[in-house]
Amino acid sequence: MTHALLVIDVQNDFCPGGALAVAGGDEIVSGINAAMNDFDAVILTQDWHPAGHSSFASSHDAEPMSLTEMPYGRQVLWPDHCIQGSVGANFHPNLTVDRADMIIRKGYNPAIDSYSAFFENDHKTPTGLEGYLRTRGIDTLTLVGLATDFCVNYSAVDAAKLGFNVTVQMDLCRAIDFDGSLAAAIDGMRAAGVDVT
Ligand code: VGL
Ligand code: ZN
Repeated sequence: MTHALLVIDVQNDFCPGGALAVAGGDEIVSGINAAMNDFDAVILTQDWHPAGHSSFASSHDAEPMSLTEMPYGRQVLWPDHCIQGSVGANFHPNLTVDRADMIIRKGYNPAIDSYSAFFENDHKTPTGLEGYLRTRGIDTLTLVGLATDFCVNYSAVDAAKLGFNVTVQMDLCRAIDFDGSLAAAIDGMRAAGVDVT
């Protein structure tokens, strides 16, 4: 067994004071740093949108947190966040970035959001992470980070569908919890075979 820690989107914009702040998002940083020593590999993801991204409410003259239909399905419209090269897109300053073997960016396609670290929201376009993990012989993943109900959830479900052994360590995650999204995410992850602990 080769076991990787997959750290999802621990970026300034998802922490208190950020553009899409997740309550308590900064509380998990020191625990994630400590956990890094227990794994064979550490991989970080980074939400990385061009300005004017199609997932931004501002690109549709809409209210943040409203819903729209995209060619690939329903999409929450978010406040502008994690714009490429911005301070908000940087990792939290206390995250031990130097320990990472790999940093994978996602959400760079202007027309498609990408919650999952494996596929864009069309559920078809790969990010390349699957190939990276398989060529390194990594078969087991523990996911931590932000946000439990969006990027952690989508990444965990895709990883389980791809055949990886997947655990989500909830004490090192924090949720947006928008309109019942956390309860739905926990049910969906368990149904996909993810160990939510
Ligand atoms: C995320 C909403 C928009 C996340 C990213 O990291 O969970 N959520 N972009
Ligand atoms: Zn995003």
